[in-house]
Amino acid sequence: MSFSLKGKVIFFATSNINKFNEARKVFNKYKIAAAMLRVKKLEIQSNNLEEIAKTSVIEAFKKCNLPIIVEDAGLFVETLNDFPGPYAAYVYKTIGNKGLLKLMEQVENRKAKFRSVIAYYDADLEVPLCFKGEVVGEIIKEQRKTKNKYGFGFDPIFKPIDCDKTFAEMSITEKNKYSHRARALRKFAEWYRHQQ
Ligand code: ITT
Repeated sequence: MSFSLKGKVIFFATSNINKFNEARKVFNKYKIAAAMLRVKKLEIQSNNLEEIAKTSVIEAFKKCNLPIIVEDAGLFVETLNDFPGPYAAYVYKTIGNKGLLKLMEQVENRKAKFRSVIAYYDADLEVPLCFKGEVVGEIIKEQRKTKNKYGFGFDPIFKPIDCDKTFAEMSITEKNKYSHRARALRKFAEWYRHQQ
């Protein structure tokens, strides 16, 4: 790259403002400026978050030629054999939290994980780099959210292990202490801030 944005500015290709707001708070701590890019990106169908993220980041890079990340996240429910996994966005749009809770009526084992993969790419790389984060928790029996707090997607039904609040009862700063996304973002930021 001729003039270097690397290490100082990052472009996040996403259509999800909530994801971006969580990321911005993490990047602030590392003095990395973040910009949201709403580029349309191809999302391949795959069981593998890493594959999806890597394909998307290359697509996104082709459109802007900037140091860029994408994130792909999934929810893996143990008793449902890891459903919905990488299809979380589709399942959320179709059956939503109510539908997922219905599938889990009478189920004792509530264990679930969120996983996040951040893929980074720039003109100096041959292949994208991936950074991963995970949070273990449970799907509670009824949705819980607090007015004026934050939360999107499955946040009202997911509670990290050893925590008495759901993600939807937390502020962004609190959620970032536990979340899959913040864990992956911190790994990325630790690496990225030393790049130039
Ligand atoms: P992109 O444009 O970045 O792809 P997206 O919302 O489609 O945004 P994903 O493909 O990663 O993102 O979809 C994952 C879905 O899983 C997302 O739409 C939510 O419904 C759910 N999800 C992911 N992370 C979550 C979180 O931190 N809290 C609650 N739900 C989450």
